[in-house]
Amino acid sequence: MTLRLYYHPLASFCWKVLIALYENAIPFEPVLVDLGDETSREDFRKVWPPMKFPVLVDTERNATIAESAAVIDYLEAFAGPVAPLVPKDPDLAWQSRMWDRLFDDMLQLPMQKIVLDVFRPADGHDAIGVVQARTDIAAAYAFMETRLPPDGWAVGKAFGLADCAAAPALFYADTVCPLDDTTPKLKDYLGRLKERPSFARVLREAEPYFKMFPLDPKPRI
Ligand SMILES: N[C@@H](CCC(=O)N[C@@H](CS)C(=O)NCC(=O)O)C(=O)O
Repeated sequence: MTLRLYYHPLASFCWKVLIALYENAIPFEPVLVDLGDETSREDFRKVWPPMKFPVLVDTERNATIAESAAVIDYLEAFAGPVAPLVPKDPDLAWQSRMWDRLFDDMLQLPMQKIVLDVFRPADGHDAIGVVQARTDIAAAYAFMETRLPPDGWAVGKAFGLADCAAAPALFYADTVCPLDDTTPKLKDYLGRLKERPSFARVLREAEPYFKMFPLDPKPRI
């Protein structure tokens, strides 16, 4: 199996897939997509016209897979993971899928809204949308604090898909809307995620790019 991953080291959705690859020591060729570089942009457009990453290309099977959770599904099915990330137990499986969506929808999307607003022209900022995004993240923190377990991983006993989604979502949400003493379980969970070797490696590799983050404070490990 020959895998190529189109990604950027700062891109939060790419982190989900990097964590899955590192968890299972799956070999792949990383292709850094620089959307600010014309050649890199056009090369990526040829691979995936919607221009959203991560995108995995399996050259042997002639498959191009987008959407972070679908990429993880593909790795589960075809890359022979030693530590499967999507539980076989049906109840743990639906809970993993549910938490994958919740971390993406309730944290990543409002976090992206706050960050991307910086790139809008001076007369085009969406101040109301940004305030709403901060309110949504605060509500997500309060909800997750009551629903997540006090220790271990998000679903069941094993590290899995939900944790791949939680790591970038919580890390970047905490950067733009810091967790505080009202959410001790979430703070501890983020601490455990940062210590997980797969995510620690993702963070180490992203650290040189943190200065490119468009808001202050910059992300910190
Ligand atoms: N639902 C997609 C989201 C992908 C996504 O939003 N990727 C961002 C990077 S984290 C992106 O491609 N941004 C570039 C752009 O929108 O131009 C997934 O789970 O992979």
